[in-house]
Amino acid sequence: MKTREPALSTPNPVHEVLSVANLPPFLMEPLQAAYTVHQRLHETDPAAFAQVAPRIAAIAASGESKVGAALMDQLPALKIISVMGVGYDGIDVAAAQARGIVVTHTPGVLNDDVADLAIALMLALSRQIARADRFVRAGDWANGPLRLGRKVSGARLGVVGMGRIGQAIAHRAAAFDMRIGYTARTPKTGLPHAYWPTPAELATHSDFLVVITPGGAATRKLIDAEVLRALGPQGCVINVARGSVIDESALVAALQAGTIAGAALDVFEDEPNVPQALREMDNVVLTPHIGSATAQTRQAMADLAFGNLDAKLNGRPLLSPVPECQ
Ligand code: 8YV
Repeated sequence: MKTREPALSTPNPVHEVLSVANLPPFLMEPLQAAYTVHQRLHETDPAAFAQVAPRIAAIAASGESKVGAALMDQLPALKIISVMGVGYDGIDVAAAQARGIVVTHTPGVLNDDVADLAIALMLALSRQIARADRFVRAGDWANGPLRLGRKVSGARLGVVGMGRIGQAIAHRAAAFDMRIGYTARTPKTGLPHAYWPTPAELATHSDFLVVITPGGAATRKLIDAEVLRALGPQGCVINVARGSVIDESALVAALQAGTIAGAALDVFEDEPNVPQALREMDNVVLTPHIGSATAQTRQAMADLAFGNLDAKLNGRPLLSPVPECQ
């Protein structure tokens, strides 16, 4: 008797997924509906993980996840690492490529949110929004006014990294009549803004230095003591990129010494640990890596992350591979 062909919707047994992050329910639910998902099994139960490892065809990760060659080597059926995030500096892309594994990310859909947050942090720092809120709540208003803030409109903005999000930040800053300069590996054609070849030169010509360059080895500690000195005692730094891009010890020292005026930081070297020195400073605004953290944008990122993973496992073209895998 002829055996029946499996129905098209029958799940393929090698379509098992390892989640290496605490993914939101709106990504986990579609993944679990389509695949068997092992949540951080490699960390929680290595023996059980060894059993399922040969069947894992995909890794679902976040922008902060770290996936190195050692993990890839345990997953002979691995085809794709799908990152829910634009940054993929924690993924060893060269190791993935060497093993024929594609890496995808979620560019584009978060530009608005990250740019909005960069502007919000710049305003929060210069107009003292967090400090003013604490001042009113503490009942200090009755004792006199809050000290004066710093004007943003018309000031000089330096953008470190003029990619998609950098351009979205510049677009918003133009509405504040800011004078915009930037640094990047090479000048971008068609942009009206002043180009400076190095962060130090840009900092010399900036009141607010916004960092929005990719993380990873190429930009590690790009913003160092020299750049902070160039920014000067009236200058402020805003980081919505990766903590690794700023030398955090040099930043703390510069803030303590008054080498720069203030900092607004959404990202840190060792998240979620934020140096006590920064937490104690009054000229610093701190947020917990919320650049893309709106319901609308996270949903769009989840849809794209699922779409990439599902496309790869079902033989359809990828939606957004990282540049190295295009
Ligand atoms: C998120 C991010 O923190 O996109 C990135 O690179 O850092 C963020 O948007 C995270 O990846 C959400 O999963």
